[in-house]
Amino acid sequence: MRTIALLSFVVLAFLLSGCSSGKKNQKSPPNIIFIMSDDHAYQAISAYSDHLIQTPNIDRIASEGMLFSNACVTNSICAPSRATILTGKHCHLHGKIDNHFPFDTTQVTFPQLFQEAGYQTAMFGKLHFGNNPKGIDEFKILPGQGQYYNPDFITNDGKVRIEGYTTDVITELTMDWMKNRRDTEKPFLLFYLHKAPHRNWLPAERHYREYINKTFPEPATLFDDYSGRGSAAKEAEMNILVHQNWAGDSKLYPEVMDELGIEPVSSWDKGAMINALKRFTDEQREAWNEVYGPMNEEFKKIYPTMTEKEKMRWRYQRYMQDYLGCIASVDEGVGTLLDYLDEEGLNENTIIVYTSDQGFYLGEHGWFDKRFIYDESFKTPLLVRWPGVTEAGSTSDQMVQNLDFAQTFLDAAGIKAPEDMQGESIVPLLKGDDAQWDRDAVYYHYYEYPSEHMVKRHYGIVTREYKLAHFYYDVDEWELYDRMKDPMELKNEYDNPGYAEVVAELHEKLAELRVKYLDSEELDQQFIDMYGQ
Ligand code: SGN
Ligand code: CA
Repeated sequence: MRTIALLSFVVLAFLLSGCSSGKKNQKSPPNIIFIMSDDHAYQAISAYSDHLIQTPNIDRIASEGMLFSNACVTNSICAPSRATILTGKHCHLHGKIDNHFPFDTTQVTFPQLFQEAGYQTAMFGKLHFGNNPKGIDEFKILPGQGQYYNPDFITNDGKVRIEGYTTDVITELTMDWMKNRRDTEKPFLLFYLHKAPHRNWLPAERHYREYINKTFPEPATLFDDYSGRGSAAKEAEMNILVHQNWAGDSKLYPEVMDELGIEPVSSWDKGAMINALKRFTDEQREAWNEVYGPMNEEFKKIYPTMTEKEKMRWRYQRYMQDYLGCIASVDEGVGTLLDYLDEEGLNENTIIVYTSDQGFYLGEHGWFDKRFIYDESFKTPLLVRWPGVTEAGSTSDQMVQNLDFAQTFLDAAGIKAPEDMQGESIVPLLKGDDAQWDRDAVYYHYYEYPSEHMVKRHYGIVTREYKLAHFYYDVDEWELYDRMKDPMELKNEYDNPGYAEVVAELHEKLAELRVKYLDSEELDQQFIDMYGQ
């Protein structure tokens, strides 16, 4: 009798173990880590191009997963992009058409659906879309743009100020949650959101010296005169020489500006620097002065004889030194997280996404900032690792958008996406299956005008070959770029008779896209009427 009982126990145990390994094969829902930095240009990720900086940790996501070479946004500016990511909708539907318009808080955001489905959800860093996140169990987010040094955070229960360098602090908060507060029995959705490398580009102390001594290659269009394009490019206030703050951006001391007779570029030029340094501790300020003091002294010597071209070159180098210095810390933070996933064996069932809220100009066309439908701001980095699903070292040149993230994550987690989301899941692409992906054009719409940087309102259509954009509000101008022949987008071909057929076809397609995505002239006018109210 005893033998039989023992035997049946062994059989049961065997069956159970068989069952549980069967379960393993079915796989539990994947964890998702969404890493997004602010204004991180793809030109500054070595997986895309290594002419400016090495980002070995971010690159790992691509070498162990997929790199998207044609990922783009629907509206190249911070809060609208974030609201689009969260809702899976174009800006005219979620309401956050620019950094100032209110988000329609009745909209469903995808973390809510994850929370309802039993995921644990957490968010650390810069959210910046005007509201606290919904559907997040635990969050610590920067108020608005946040600060680079000793930042304040809004949390589920009040505000805290944390001493340190923002990028490192955000990494520490994320790691602390991963290591100490996460329920290891549940799948998770984690947002790890960097402020860096947003303006005014303050690197971590440990990177000051290395980056301030570097010289970076200049882009071919640094001295662009904007001929060949319409009034929007000419009137935009994004030129490094003309529109960057001397103190706030190039990090001249206000007294050095006075001594050299340099006029502030904006009303907040000196204030941006003074206010940033006010937040520093004495030690932090000392470390800053040790490196930025000699740079100011050196500039005093060379400034009086500098030509305008030399000033542009100097300002471009200053810009790159600080911008890329900020990215060095982001890359280190990503490395810390990836190493931890390795150590804990969490790799297997975790999707990691690295992206930015939009692209950015690193001196192309003489510019900084973003906003335009032109490539450097329209495109955004996107690297995805999904072990066992996505082939390591693969690339996709499909035109995917930030609009697609919500549906992609829901699809990966097996959660039903609401019918009114407007993107498409890129899970098939991640599986290496392009067969059903039939998108051949994307829609873009930028609204924030008149405003900082003065980039005119425009909407447009982008295909692999062409870009057609309509600038409106105080102008009525169309631009067409031949992306194959003119990748730097220097010549508007709209009035070239040789492109008449292309123009007609794109007009038709653009009208179709406006209908498909429920955008219209009535809405354009409505947003104009509401602007500034
Ligand atoms: C700040 C910056 C701008 C930037 C906007 C929007 N000026 O106002 O250069 O375009 O943010 O950026 S600053 O002198 O205050 O830094 S966004 O990423 O939030 O859209
Ligand atoms: Ca941004």
